[in-house]
Amino acid sequence: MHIQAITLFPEMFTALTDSGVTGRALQQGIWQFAAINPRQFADNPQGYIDDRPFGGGPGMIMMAPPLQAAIDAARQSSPQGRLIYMSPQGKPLNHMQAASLAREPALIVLCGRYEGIDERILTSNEVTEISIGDFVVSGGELPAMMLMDAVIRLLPGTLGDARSAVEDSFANGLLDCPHYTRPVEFRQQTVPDVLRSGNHALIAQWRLTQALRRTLTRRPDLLADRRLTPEESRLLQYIRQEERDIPL
Ligand code: 4HQ
Repeated sequence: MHIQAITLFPEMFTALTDSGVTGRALQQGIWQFAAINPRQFADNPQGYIDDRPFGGGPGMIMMAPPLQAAIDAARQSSPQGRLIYMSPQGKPLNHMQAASLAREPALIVLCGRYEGIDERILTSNEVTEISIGDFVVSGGELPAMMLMDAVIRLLPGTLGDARSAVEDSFANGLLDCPHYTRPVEFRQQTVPDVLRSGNHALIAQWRLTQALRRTLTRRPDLLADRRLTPEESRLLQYIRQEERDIPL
């Protein structure tokens, strides 16, 4: 997958290109990266790409012409690339959307700074606006990197064990179950016996019950918009009964 970021801070993306799972995947050729700095398309020798908002008010707005030039340059290398703008006005990012973006051949991620970008960029291009949550950060770069990381780890070959992506939180629409490793005892807390039983059917059932229990207590909204399998319904009934006997 070819990913281009339109950003005033290309160096920030080394967090993704130089480290961890995403860095290794880049070296393996699973994805390619290029940053485009809209400053190179400024119409003035000082390199200004922002200006004061019409109508007044605080802060600066990124001007349309250099941003459009950057988008056009990105389209030269990826004509089929989907253009994404990171912003709190977008649809909140979720696992399903990350999985669907992972099937795109190319992405162009536009990162805003200051108070945002001239609206005419959004109305004169086909843009998918995506939010990483209901809070404000100083620029679109960190949101873009979160989106990119979520997408890249779903690309075939990125994760060592193909099962890790499948068994993650949200891959099945539920929160993850608890995990344990050695030592068996830590601060007087021992690893649940079932996980050391070697009974894989029982372990799978325990993990699903834990995932359902956590989802029910922490994120009931996730259960509301998800269909349950017969086994999940049965386990959920058991959890709800238990909850009546001993409140969670
Ligand atoms: N911003 N999800 C303002 C965000 C944001 C978010 C990005 C701040 C764009 C101009 N982006 N700039 N939340 O807070 O994606």
